[in-house]
Amino acid sequence: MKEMLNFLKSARGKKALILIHSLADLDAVGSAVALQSFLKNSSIIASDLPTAKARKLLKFIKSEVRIGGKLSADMMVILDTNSYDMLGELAKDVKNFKGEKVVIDHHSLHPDSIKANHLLVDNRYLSTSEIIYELLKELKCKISETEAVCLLCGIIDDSAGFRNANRKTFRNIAQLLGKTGLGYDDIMRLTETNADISKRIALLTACKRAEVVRVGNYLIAKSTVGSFEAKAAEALTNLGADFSFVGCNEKKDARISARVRSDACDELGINIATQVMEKVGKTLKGSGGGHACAAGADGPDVDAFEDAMDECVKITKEIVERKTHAKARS
Ligand SMILES: [Mn+2]
Repeated sequence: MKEMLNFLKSARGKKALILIHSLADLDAVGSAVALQSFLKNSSIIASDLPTAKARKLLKFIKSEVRIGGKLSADMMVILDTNSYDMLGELAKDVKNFKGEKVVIDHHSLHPDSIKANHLLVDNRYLSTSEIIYELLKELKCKISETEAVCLLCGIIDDSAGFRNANRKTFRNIAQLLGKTGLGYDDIMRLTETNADISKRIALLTACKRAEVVRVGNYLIAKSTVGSFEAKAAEALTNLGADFSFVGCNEKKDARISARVRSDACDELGINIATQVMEKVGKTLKGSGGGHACAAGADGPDVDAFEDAMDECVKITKEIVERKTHAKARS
């Protein structure tokens, strides 16, 4: 933090580019706009169009982000990512950029992280916006209403419903709300967009087609959609399934997305990636993997799709039965 503060003080007048990641979200755009208030001689650039939510914020504050183009400046500040993979088409130009490179981010350090002259990567923060806010406070930079709104949107959107928020997050939010005439409900509305209609159709289709198996107090759901299988699996767990498997069978490729409610994951000590989806991936003559509570499998054997879907439920059912019996005995 200290090193970054000293650097930013020395860099204030420099010609700077503020670079945000591909498919920039509210945190990326919000932190970039706020930082721009300190780095006056700067422009914000991304490799592609920000997300719909972020575009809504940009429209509200009547600002925009430059898409692509030449990277010419004395320095570059990369926000909300420390990985080249997230920079889209600009990754190569960033590698070759001759000026000073700065990275400010709240994600864990990527094994192939961006080589920067100044790096502030701290995954204890829930958002880059919060890091930027604390830097601006230390720099005694006056935060306008627009910047406060941007930082609020970034912090709120990245906090996943404040599930992992700490005392400092709430303090920062209260301070920022004090700088705008908008209420918390107005800010919340700014951070919400109605999902794309094809996505909403996919989620509702997943609900309509869902088949549910009950094992003791656990519910296993399976369903199929034409697209958005990961979002659909997430939706089914949000609705009450402990385990959800949503498949999408296309001409040359079958995919299945799996989600486990995190409580069920902890209670049963289950890893859906290694215990279920890796096997299912083989059934599809492809591969499977992911995390304990969120995983997927895909492969080219589209004729094995139905079997693979049944296998997801069958293996999960066996694991749940085994674990709950073991629990009952102990
Ligand atoms: Mn972020």
